[in-house]
Amino acid sequence: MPVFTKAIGLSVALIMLSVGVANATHLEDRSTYSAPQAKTAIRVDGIADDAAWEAAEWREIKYRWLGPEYTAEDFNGRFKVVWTPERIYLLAEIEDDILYDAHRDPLVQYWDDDCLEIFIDQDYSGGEHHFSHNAFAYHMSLDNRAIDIGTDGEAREYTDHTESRWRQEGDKIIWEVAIELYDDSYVDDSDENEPVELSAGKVLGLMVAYCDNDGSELRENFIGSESVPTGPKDRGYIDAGLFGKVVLDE
Ligand SMILES: [Ca+2]
Ligand SMILES: [Ca+2]
Ligand SMILES: [Ca+2]
Ligand SMILES: [Ca+2]
Repeated sequence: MPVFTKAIGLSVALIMLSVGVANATHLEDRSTYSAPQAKTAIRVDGIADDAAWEAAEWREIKYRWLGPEYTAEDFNGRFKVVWTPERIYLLAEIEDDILYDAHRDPLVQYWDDDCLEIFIDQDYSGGEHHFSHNAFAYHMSLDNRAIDIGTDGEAREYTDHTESRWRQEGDKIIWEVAIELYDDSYVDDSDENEPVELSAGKVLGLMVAYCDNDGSELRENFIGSESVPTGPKDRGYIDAGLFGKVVLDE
């Protein structure tokens, strides 16, 4: 074989290897979302009339991870994202025919009550985050608390990372959440944790889902914003490799 052909063959193999390694952190076909910077302030009040929302695109919450087929009255949802140097802001528009909060203790079976689940991996590293803060899976409850699993394996509140308000408007829930992002050096119960400062060009991992229960013992549906073609579809609380890519735009 001529030397140049070998060289081409080797570089093709190296390119394939590097593509393989790059993909290994995430499932294939993750979505990409360009989040505009908010040029004007957003009031987190469950009213989506803030001018900053107008620049952001909607993204559907449409992949059925758990439960049977459902109607548009049963669940329909979408969200958009903007950012400031201090926080990201998420606006979700949810249709859900019955709002259900059976477990009044926010730390008990929080995923079996209606909740908006926001998965964030601030450096888009992917990887496992079950009992670490490589990523967070904030379960936003109907009483505006944020619950995830701590490094001790126990459910705990991270409500102080967030500001959350929702309101009903016609047949929709308008839900606004502001979230500070923390990196994997975050220590539970420490006063020293500092949120990451955000700037244009930064890439985050993000995925949004809704746990819909309309009166059953366990949640009836779990619907998310990313496809999960292989493996357990509900493993976003463990595996940040499912998350989509958000690019912070100017
Ligand atoms: Ca608002
Ligand atoms: Ca429903
Ligand atoms: Ca990470
Ligand atoms: Ca419901």
